[in-house]
Amino acid sequence: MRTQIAIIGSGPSGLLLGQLLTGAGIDNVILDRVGKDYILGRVRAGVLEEGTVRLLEEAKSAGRLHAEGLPHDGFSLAFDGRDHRIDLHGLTGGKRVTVYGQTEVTRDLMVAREASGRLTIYDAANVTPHDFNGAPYVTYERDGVAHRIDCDFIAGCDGFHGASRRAVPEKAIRTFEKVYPFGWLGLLADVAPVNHELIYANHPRGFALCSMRSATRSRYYIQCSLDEKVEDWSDDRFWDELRRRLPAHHAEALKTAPSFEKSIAPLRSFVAEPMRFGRLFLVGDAAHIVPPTGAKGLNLAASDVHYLFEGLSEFYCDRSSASIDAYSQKALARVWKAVRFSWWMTTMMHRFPDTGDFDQKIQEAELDYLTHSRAASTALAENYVGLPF
Ligand code: RFL
Ligand code: PHB
Repeated sequence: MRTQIAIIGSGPSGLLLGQLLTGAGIDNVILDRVGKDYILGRVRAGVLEEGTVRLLEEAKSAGRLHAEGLPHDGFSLAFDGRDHRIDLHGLTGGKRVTVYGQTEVTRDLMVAREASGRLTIYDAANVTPHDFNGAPYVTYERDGVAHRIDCDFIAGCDGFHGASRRAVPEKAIRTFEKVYPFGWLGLLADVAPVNHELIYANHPRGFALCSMRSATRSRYYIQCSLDEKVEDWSDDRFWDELRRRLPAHHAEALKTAPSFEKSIAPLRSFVAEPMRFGRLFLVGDAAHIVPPTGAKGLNLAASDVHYLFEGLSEFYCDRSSASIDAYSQKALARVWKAVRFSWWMTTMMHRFPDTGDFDQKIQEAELDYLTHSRAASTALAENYVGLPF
């Protein structure tokens, strides 16, 4: 088989890139090592920047997002028993974010892909990119039979644990990593959210986040130690711990219901440089990971897709490789700013096991400054709604 772009990974990066390419008349095949239901079962991001929404519109996959997504003009930073609202809309000259789950983004993109009739190969084993400095191709196995797809370019959209980054010789790649000494225990329940906006809470017992998927579905997280086991967290234990970390008026208003998803995610910052190796491009989580505190992971995946799509369409339509040559540099400039922002927000909002009295005072001073200085609040808001791309 032959295609123009072989896309490895059918997560949001791969599907979004596929839709944009299809819209521009560029042939592509998507491969994933798991099936559709498994992908749709992963509960992840919830906050979309305007740039991400714009790309989903361009990919003709934003109908339901506009009907069901929740526009948010601000969020709350809770500490010292009180709420401090960050007015995203007012501080950024009219920008906002949209709360709409990654699961739904993925579902919408899958529906659009099916309607386009383009090929997606699920349950493909041993997907491997080859010869990306010459004539690239991808091999895989399905039902025990070996296959090969020849292509012009390979887009590695296969997440942090994927095959694309691993196919790059060690001497050609440089990685940067920071692992945080805690995780997030997340819970999903069909119950009205405690607040109409998100609450990021800094508390002596640890960080907590109140988020949502809709007016009737809540997503809550609490900071936990890395050796915690989900089985040890009954719903009651989770709700009690969450209440303790919220200001009293929210704790009293919190409504509970049986959870239908509970999981622990470790937190890490990771960047691989460069993001292009000949005719292989790394996109999204395959190239970088951020802790979820700033809600940046999915949005960074979207900006990578934008830069790569721009490069590939220029290559095919204008016969110019200038934009694909600039892909890695352009994407990484934005990636590092989001890595910095997510690291900063994580550091400011969590209790670290080795936090001493001095560090504690610095954290308190920073939160006080942030919520009382318009300049500092504006810097937070500008990054939260997403830097331009
Ligand atoms: P994905 O979603 O991991 O998709 C990769 C796909 O590649 C497939 N794959 C392979 N296919 C073939 N061969 C192989 N060897 C393969 N290995 C893997 C996988 O099956 C999968 O289908 O990467 P992608 O597309 O780059 O998307 C990135 C986002 O998923 C990620 O950045 C976000 O979920 C991060 N994130 C958040 N981002 C935000 O922008 N806003 C948020 O509010 C937000 N909250 C979060 C988050 C991530 C979280 N977790 C669990 C890590 C909250 C959490 C808790
Ligand atoms: C979520 O709703 O899952 C979510 C929201 C904001 C974050 C991280 C996760 O910063």
